[in-house]
Amino acid sequence: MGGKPKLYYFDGRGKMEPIRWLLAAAGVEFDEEFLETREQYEKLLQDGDLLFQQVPMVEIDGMKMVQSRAILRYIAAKYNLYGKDLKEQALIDMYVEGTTDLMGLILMYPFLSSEDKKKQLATFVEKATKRYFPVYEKVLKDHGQDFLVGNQFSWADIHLLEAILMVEEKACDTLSEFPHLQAFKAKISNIPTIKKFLEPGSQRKPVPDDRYVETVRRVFQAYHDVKAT
Ligand SMILES: N[C@@H](CCC(=O)N[C@@H](CS)C(=O)NCC(=O)O)C(=O)O
Repeated sequence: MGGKPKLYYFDGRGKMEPIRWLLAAAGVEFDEEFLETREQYEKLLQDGDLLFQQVPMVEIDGMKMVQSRAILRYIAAKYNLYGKDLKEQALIDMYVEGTTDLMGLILMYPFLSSEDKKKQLATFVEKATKRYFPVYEKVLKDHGQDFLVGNQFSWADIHLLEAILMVEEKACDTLSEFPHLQAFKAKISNIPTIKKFLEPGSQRKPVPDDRYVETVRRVFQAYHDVKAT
């Protein structure tokens, strides 16, 4: 059962990055195997390690887990980041699904043409500031607590901070109209495990670059155009 979790994915953000964030926030060390070649991916397929032929895959507690949401829920529950009862879990799920939808708008961004990139970026920033951030701002304002759910640090807080930083990378002044989110960002960024993850040299991945895009295309080349992020 013991041992560090091992993460199988590209050396980039994509669908693995929220899992890295969650493990890091929980203070859990993890190992990573980066997919660089088609052969590595085929070996995982041949060994029957990828239930739906997809990554992310995480080896944890004797399981080979796939499906990023299932992996995230397992880690959140295991490390007490998933609320104290079913209602808190439901709220955490709702908030996390919201931030997942928001971040989903930027997931395919590196793979788009420059014209589509412009459009997608505008949609992303518009949705962040008009649809998603106002919701979290209001939640924090209404209950007056530091954390989104149950006055306790949870997966929802970690996911929201990841989303905020992603939006700020694209449009740095997006929080200017959201004072509670500004305070939230400062507070959550200062939690020791998160602070460490935000420092250079951590396992947090940078904004996807051309090399990342090429690697993903190379690994999935034979079967897919680019059904990946
Ligand atoms: N629902 C899955 C989707 C996983 C997924 O789309 N993975 C991509 C890489 S990010 C992949 O493996 N694509 C290859 C394929 O779908 O055949 C999850 O959330 O883990």
